[in-house]
Amino acid sequence: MTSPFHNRRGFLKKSVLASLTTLLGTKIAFAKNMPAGYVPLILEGELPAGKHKDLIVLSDRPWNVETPPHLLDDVVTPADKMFIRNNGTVPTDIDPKTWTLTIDGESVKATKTFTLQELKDKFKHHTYQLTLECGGNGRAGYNPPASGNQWSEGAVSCAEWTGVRLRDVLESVGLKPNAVYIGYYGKDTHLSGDTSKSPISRGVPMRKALEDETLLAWAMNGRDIPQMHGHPLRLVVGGWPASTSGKWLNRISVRNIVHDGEKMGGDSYRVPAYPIEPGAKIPDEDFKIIESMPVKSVITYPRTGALLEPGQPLTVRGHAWAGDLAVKDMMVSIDYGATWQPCALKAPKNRLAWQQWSAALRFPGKGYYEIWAKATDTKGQSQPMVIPAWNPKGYINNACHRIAVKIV
Ligand SMILES: Nc1nc2c(c(=O)[nH]1)N[C@H]1C(S)=C(S)[C@@H](COP(=O)(O)O)O[C@H]1N2
Ligand SMILES: [Mo]
Repeated sequence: MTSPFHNRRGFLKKSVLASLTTLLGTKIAFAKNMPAGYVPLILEGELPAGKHKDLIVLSDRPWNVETPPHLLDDVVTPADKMFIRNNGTVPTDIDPKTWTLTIDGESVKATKTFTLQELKDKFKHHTYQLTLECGGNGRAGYNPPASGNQWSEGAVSCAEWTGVRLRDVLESVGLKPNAVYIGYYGKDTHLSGDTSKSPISRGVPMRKALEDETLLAWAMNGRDIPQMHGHPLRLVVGGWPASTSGKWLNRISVRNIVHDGEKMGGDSYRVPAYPIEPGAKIPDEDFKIIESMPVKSVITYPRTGALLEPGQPLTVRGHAWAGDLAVKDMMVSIDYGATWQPCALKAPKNRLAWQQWSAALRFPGKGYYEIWAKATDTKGQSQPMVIPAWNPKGYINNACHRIAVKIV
């Protein structure tokens, strides 16, 4: 892992030393003796500003930060508990007053640029609660292991986003009948520092781009979007891999082909079109782009490892979601799937929002138990008990979430 604190020779950057001096209120004695690559204890495990201290840093360059399941307990994910998945360097010196969004591409009648204020003034505002799950959530479960951040359960969020419909904006610009796909561009920069390269530029087909819930959002949970999550403007596409929700958005291209931006091809966000043997290689044309995310659920209470007393009632709870679909049914098991108990399941706040479930459990006696949770979508598709189809980059692992509890 490379560090944002060190210069190319591995020594602490002057700027880092200066800000540490301010933070500590004193200078760092013997700073010049610090070994190359050394991270002072005061910086260890450092999280970006405003994040809950128990989030897990998978990488700090770029920032990739996971939320442990028990911190996902809120119905609406607050900013401090929202996972971070960056592919490049977060843009700084952003001025919402001068920020613009350009709509261009082969399939617009004419290129048009809006200021943020124009977007706010010209189009109707909408608020939706939208589930954003990273395509790589659950990657840690695959074997042979897939390269990339080893997400466990927590690369998912469901915040409330406010903005205008992408559809309304595209309609005002005017589309040609040959429009196939939209592709986004953000203002973050490539880790290499090469400004001609974009760290990520993905998109969705027109049918998803034109849905009611696909937003150009400037607010999250009623406030400006936090810097890490795309301030001042973000494309928000609920139910699809969160990589389609472009942060720091300043351009959308309406394409007459499937968008060919960074991370649209190869094995990025693509999976084999048919099941393959773990570790097998298949030709490029046999991959398909991940679209709607599969049905999944998470147990947010209790946290794994909880200790209970005999006879103590336990109400487990969590969320469930199913990409473009809704969750129809939620079950839990305390006997390794031999029997299942139905849960109370709430309707989503709106389409593409996760749903809350709960169940009162009774344990037969002392011992070690596992609680397994399984959701079923409106098409009858359930979460697998074991790891689903292996794929080279370890995407869309929707295996049942399991936690351990002890009755002592
Ligand atoms: N501009 C830009 N948008 C981006 C990314 C990025 O690196 N740059 N990462 C994508 C990926 S892979 C995911 S999973 C989500 C993560 O959103 P979050 O960090 O707000 O939780 O943002 C997506 N949008
Ligand atoms: Mo992602």
